[in-house]
Amino acid sequence: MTASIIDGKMLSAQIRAEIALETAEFTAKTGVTPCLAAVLVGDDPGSQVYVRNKQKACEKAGIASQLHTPPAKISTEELLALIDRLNRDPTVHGVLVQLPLPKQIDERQVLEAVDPIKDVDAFHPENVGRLVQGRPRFLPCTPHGILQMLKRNDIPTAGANVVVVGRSDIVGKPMAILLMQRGEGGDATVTVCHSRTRDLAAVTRSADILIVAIGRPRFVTAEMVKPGAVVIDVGMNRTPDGLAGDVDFQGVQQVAGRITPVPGGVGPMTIAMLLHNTLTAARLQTS
Ligand code: BQF
Repeated sequence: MTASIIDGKMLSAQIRAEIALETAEFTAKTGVTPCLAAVLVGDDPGSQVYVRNKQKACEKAGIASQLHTPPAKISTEELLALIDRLNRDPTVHGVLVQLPLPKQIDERQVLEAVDPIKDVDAFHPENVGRLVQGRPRFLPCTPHGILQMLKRNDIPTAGANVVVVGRSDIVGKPMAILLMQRGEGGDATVTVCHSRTRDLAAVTRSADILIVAIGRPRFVTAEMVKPGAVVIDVGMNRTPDGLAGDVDFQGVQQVAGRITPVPGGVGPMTIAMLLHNTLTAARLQTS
């Protein structure tokens, strides 16, 4: 078997076009332009690229954006003051704090400071709690992007054995919760694997859908994949020979049924879902 590619770049362009239409309609009806404020602390080049991707995507969808770039040495208190100002600004609908933050900053305190109604990353504990209870306001961007990839490629989750490798708060944990939820995009039988999992390959080989988010370049190899499986690679690893996913694409492509590339897979979908959440935030804040 040689896997067909799930094209996240093309799909995200389609979704962004849909969002641009909805945004234009919303703005025509209300006179309000949705606005995303991004906070980028310090000058990490990777984070700069990600924030620029987000701002470019906003602009193309008719969503306004602001960029706030405090220096790396900012204190937690000063950063909280900036977030408070954005929370109180009625022209700002979404607030996003680019991660990772410098180590002197209390990340938990910062994410809790974002007004839950403006929390387009869905990292605030109120939004995490709502997600777990099955009454979400915003879905976290990367897991939501993956669900859209599955849905729009006619890959059903109901009854599927899905294995999630990685248990981060940003991808693995919310991904597993969404997949196990009752109803559309859910109803899967979900297994979560991590660094302490015994006989990982035996578990991953049971997956109809294998989702990998661990941050180790080319970690998942062909022997770990069931023939015909759908493989979703969330990895974004800078290596001496360029960008690599968490999946050994060359090898796994020979056994999988469908596979996402890196770049051009999950990454662009994450950005599209951020725009979706920003439009949702503007709707929630506009009578
Ligand atoms: C693509 C991210 C790790 C840690 C923090 C398009 C993005 C990436 C790739 C992007 C990511 C990864 C983002 C592609 C945002 C996804 O064409 O393949 C877009 O901008 N992402 C982030 O904000 O923080 C991260 C990965």
